[in-house]
Amino acid sequence: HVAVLRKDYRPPDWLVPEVALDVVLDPERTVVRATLKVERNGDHDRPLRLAGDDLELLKVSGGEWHMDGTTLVVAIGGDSATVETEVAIAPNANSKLMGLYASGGILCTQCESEGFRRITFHPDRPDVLSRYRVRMSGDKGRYPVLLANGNEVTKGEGEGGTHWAEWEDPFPKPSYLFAMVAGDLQPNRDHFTTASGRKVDLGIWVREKDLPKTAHAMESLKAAMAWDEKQYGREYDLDVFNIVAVDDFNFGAMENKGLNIFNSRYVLADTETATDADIDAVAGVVAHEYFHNWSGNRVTCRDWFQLSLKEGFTVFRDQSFSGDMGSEAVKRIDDVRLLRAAQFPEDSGPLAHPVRPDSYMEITNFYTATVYNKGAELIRMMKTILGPEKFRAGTDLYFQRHDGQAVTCEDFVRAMEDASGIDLKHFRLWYEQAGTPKVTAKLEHDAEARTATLALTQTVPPTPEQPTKMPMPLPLQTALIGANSGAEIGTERLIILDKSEDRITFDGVDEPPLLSINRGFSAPIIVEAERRPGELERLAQSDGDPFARYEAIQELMLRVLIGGANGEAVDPDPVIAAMRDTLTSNALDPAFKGEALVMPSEALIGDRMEKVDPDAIHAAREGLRAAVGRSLARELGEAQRAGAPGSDLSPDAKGMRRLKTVSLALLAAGDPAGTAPLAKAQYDAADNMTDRQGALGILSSLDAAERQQAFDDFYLRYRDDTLVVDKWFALQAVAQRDETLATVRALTEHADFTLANPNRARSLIGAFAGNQWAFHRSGGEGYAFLADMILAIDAINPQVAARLIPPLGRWRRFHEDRASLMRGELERILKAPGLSKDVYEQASKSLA
Ligand code: HT7
Ligand code: ZN
Repeated sequence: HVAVLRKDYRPPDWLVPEVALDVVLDPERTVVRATLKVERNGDHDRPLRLAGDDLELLKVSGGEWHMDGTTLVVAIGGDSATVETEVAIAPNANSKLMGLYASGGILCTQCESEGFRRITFHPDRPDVLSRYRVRMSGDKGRYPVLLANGNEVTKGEGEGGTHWAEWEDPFPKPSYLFAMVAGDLQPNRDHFTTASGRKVDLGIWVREKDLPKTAHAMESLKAAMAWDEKQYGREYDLDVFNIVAVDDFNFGAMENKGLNIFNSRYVLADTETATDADIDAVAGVVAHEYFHNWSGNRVTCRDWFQLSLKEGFTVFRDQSFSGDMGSEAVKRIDDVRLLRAAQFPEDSGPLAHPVRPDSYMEITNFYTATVYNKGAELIRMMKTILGPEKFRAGTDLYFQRHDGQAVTCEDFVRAMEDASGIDLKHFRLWYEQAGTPKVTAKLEHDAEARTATLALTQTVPPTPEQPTKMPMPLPLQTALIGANSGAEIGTERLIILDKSEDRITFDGVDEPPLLSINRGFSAPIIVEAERRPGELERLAQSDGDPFARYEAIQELMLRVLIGGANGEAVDPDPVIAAMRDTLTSNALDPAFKGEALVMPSEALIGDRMEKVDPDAIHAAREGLRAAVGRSLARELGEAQRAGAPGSDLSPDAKGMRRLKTVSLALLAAGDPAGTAPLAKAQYDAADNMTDRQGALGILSSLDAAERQQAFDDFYLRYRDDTLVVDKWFALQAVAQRDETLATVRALTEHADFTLANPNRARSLIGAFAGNQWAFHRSGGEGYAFLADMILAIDAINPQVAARLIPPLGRWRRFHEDRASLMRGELERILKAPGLSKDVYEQASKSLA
């Protein structure tokens, strides 16, 4: 398997200004006739090379041709030509879910990154932009709805119960944004009037039974359209915007021009079957895909190394949208939790790569937390450095300058610089260097001089292929807080630490100061601040920045948890006191309380240890949770009894529900047997999925009769709802029990289980691999089980299989007994015959 290198980029030899497709739909054998207008790009005599994958070639015309592997090579005499090809493809046999495939009888496409070549021969690279016209025909009974990008231009009836439709997209686009859908779908129709007064018809297309679950996605779509106009000056550009939901999908959703295709879990939601978190995720993903219309579609990527150009920016945009729609502080806490859970481990492991990678074997392995979430942090940092007005001037210039083009991350940064007059030369290192920078901070007070001096250092750790690093510019929002008064001393300062070491002086510091640093998580880094006794406790009570306050509480917990896991005698009282203060505070809202009272995950505790000891971490965390549960039983009981009607989706109501379940979990830790009936009561009384799933999640780790009763009831209630059955599988896989692996293994035999559906496979196998204690039970049975599953899934869907490798790739973080077992499984995977490029890349890099 050869690597593609960023430095080897060359502009395309041939452009394709127009594509016409004639698709005769048949689930067993679809025939695709393509007419490509091609134009020589530059002065050269190279032939036209068209990529293909899994195509049965039927005809070619337009020049002398031959096959070079799977590439169709056509010799063309002049500077332009019309090339026609005819191929057959087999949607029903397409288990990779790339190209044209079948999902529950619906035919749909997924072309990003390189799926268009599975539909027809084409250059299939993002810097080749074409105008598309598509004719689709097929059986009218089976496929009453025929959709594609752009506008429907004509349609009609054919022979033998068939019909056809032609769609035309006026905007030139790269092939990865091509889409078509055929199926028995019903629309939820609405409309949106843009700022300039144009009416846009909106449609969310689903199976008839799912229509009642589309209202929230529609409201989210309209809110996103209005938000993008207000915050970024971006109007929608076509007369139609369609969304289709399918059950089989490798990712969350896809931003195809005018025809977004979604994993149904990010469209279908009501309070009976979806939790508040699910409902928020629907809004976030609907907004994300919609925002791509400008950040991705109108301005697209020159090559796949530039993926973060559209993904980092669009994640930043969807995060800001969600913050504006609910609680900004809670959204930031959630986003940082995700970054630490998914991106930090990636950045410190064998698969670490820069936000703009330098090489890949299989590009779909690079749809990562680094490209997406760290990429979003880069945009956030630029906004912090420029300030909101200059940042907006920068995005305006970027969209105006590059509309209709395929560009690079460098072009984005240059637009920011040109619009703001601020030099970002040094900032570009953030795109080049992998690894999470580490900062140490020490604050000293000179009472006589009334000054405080902050001594800072930064290091950027080595990562694969990058042994040494330059210091990066780190924007650190910083404030000093009076230890006695609890008030901020002076105003918050933005410190840009761009050297290995620096010292910053603060004046007018009359009382001993507390250090509040990296407020709002202004830089995606690890900060190790030297703290005096009692400092974190005071910050936990008085820091005016909600994120920093949350951090102080978490840091207090982490100290006890890490100490405990390392076998030290630790005092839980400061944690209990801080949690009591938080729980009973009148100044804090329930949503914040709900976040702040969740203890750092076992994985996060492991990340902070020299070597991960899963059993010791589990014991320490359960021990602290039990101590808190017992000490705060009265306060927790009150919070658990409060709650909010399931239909109320206000931030406060969501916060109360979150706090309800977080409190129940701590109560259960303190008194498992005594709390099981209460958990069952919450389960039974629930009028919404947040309370019901919350209670079931707690019961899942309890050895009580109520556990099985609740799981049986849940299955019977929701067995016809695929998305809820996914929850049923996942909740059993995350259980903290000795039997978890045995249960998961047994569930692979369940009649509703299949490895072919990505959501279902992830709900059981992915959830189990993320259950640190269960997955790493000594003996390595969990590793062998995961490796077996990876190999089985690889034969069906390599993309899904490859995404399950990272838990095994973390072997260096464990003691040798576990590490050697994990390596052994990676080696076994690599030896398997017929391994995909996707899994090969991840497994071989994980062993290097
Ligand atoms: N841009 C989309 C990426 C995507 C994808 C990538 C590889 C394989 C399947 C895929 N489905 C969607 C998702 C996004 O909006 O970020
Ligand atoms: Zn995206």
